[in-house]
Amino acid sequence: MTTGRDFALAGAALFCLAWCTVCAASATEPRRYDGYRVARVPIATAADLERIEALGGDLWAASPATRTADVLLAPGQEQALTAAGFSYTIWIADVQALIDQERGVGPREFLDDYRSYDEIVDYLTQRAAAHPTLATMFIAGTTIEDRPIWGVRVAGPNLPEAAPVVFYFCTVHAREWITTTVVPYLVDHLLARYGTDPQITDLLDHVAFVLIPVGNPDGYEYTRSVDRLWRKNRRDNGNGTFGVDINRNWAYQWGGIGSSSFGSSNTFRGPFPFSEPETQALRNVFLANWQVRAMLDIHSYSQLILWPWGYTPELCPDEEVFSELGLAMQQLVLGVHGKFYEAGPSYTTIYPTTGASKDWGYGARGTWAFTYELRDTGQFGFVLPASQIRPNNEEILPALLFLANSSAVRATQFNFPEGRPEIFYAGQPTRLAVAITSGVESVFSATAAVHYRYDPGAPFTTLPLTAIGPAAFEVFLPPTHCRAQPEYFFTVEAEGGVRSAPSDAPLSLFTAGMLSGGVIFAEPLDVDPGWATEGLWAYGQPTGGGGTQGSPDPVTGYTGHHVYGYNLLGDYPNLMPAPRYLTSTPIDCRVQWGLRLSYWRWLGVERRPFDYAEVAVSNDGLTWVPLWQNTATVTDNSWRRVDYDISAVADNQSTVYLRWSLGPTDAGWSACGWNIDDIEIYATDCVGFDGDWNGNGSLDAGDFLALADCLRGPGVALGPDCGVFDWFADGDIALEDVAAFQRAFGGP
Ligand code: 0X9
Ligand code: ZN
Repeated sequence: MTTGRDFALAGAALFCLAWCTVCAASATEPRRYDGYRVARVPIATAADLERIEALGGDLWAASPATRTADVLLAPGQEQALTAAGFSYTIWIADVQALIDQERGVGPREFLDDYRSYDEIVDYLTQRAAAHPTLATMFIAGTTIEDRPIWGVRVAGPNLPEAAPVVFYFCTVHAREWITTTVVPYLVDHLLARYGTDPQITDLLDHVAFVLIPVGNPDGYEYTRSVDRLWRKNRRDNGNGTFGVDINRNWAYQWGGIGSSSFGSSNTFRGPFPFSEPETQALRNVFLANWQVRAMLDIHSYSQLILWPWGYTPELCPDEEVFSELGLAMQQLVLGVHGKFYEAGPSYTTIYPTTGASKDWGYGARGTWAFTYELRDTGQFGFVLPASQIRPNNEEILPALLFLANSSAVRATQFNFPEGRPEIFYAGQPTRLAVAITSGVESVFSATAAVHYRYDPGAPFTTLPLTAIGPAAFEVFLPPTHCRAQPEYFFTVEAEGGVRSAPSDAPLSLFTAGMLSGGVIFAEPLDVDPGWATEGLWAYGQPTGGGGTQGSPDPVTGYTGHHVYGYNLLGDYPNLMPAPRYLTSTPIDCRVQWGLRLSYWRWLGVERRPFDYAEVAVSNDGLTWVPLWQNTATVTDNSWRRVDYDISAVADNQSTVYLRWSLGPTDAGWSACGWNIDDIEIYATDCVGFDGDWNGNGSLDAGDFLALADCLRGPGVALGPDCGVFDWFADGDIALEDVAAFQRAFGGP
């Protein structure tokens, strides 16, 4: 595809312009820009940019917001502009004068002047050598003129290989000198502050900076020695023209609008995507660092924060994220020296481009991708005086750090949509729900697991998580006892290695407290549980019958319709010869303590020794311990809740039975008998019996260790679980308490 920019060559030839790229400048004498001016041209649409370029003008900048373009005009070129129907105001009256004044005067700090490529690399190499645990120099590739494309990686010393990476690169366009100063400034800042500034330390402990100070060193050196306003690389295009625009040479939507197929054009896209070693080198940084979460291509000028797309005015799928980040960065920049950076999608905020870096970074790699255009807004343009280097870098620094910090957050994440349980209930499984969302790396969901232990010294047990939805998982940790100390963490394997929550697990772990199991058995009698019945015991709906003495039966359950009752149709009979039993199936009460039984009752029975009613509990189905007997006549005429301590029989037992009985009965007086509903057993305590301090149901060495842990002597605050050992309740745990403990063990 060709665009209006393809006419640049024709335009240049037509107006016989001295500055065009066809004409090679002398290698010894720097090219001069005497008589050159920069005009600000009102434009109607982006198509006007192509018309201006077709006239041979070097487009320096464009602003859809103000509908203007900045154009470098050779002496005499202004008439061509006017003839084409454009008006303009002169913005920079003497380009050569700016070039002459650009460099700093007098001795200056390294970071306060423009430096050669070698000086920049030497500076970074020395800074890296001074901080070998934080900074490493690397070579990303080699230019056409055989210069190494140097980069530096800055990261905390213990940052895992798989940690998120941000990739910032500068000076892809040779003349954008201000951008050569960014990486030295940033690296200096990071290295000087790691270990003292908590924010920088934390940042570098979570994200690595991969930085390329000059992406186009051939072009940059060319601007220093030959042509201050050179933009592209130094490719010999073979047809008398030089240079490919590295920012039109990327492989995403390459070859379309906003790029040129002519070697003479400042936006020459090259013969094919990634044809240039500089573009390849930048791409290779992505390929070598799959963890790149954000890329930032730093240019000048115009004060812009740009995000995808460049190739289409359509908003990219992540517009919401990009604008959130972009506007946040805009505010950060503004806050330092009050400079306003326009922020928006590239196509509509500057102009259409294809084959530019960030469309590839975002479109092909899925990273966050931004382009900055640094100072200024046209007063000096590319020829920004050295006095502005420091304020420029001061004001973009917080945005550079912000983007890195935001990128760290974008790593594979574990979330707890239902919260993490603060307590586990003894004897009951604990459900953990977790959402695992990937950043830009793939996550292998089948490897998601929880690792738990109930005793701080024990090895971890691993359980796989069960997928219950997209990115949603659950797992049930098995029941444990009341003195357990649950600790757990999650892992999942991802493209870049194992991710965990907490992120530094198992150094950090999630913990939970233990509570007694609460209600460990509930029988609402809404469905027939099939318990053993004798005589007239039955499961069903009571009928309101009976009531010879006291009150008749109810007509429904306490909750729901159904109950267990002795004679659902009315009173119990006289002259029952023996007790008739309702006996529950066995109930598992292991690792539960302080157990109580509650149920709702509607009972009518004459007092002993005329008629007999009883509720009893057993832990073997053979030996029964009565909980209640009818020492007085009972005439319930409404449902009432009763509640009994069954701990002596039921605590920590595997087969607990409940039994209700009626009978024998005498010859006179009968009543409605039992109606029973909503039976519950619940735990109220952790420690089952003296000495079983860890509550595992037996006296063993673990109990002694738990006590030893708490043995701190007078004047030291009790540990969280230690109160139980303070036998003498004197606020400290001392040898006298141990002696009591030994007695509990049956010792002296
Ligand atoms: O035209 C460019 O390459 C950039 N402007 S500059 O004046 N520095 O040349 C803008 C590039 C827009 N960004 C991307 N589409 N990546
Ligand atoms: Zn640029």
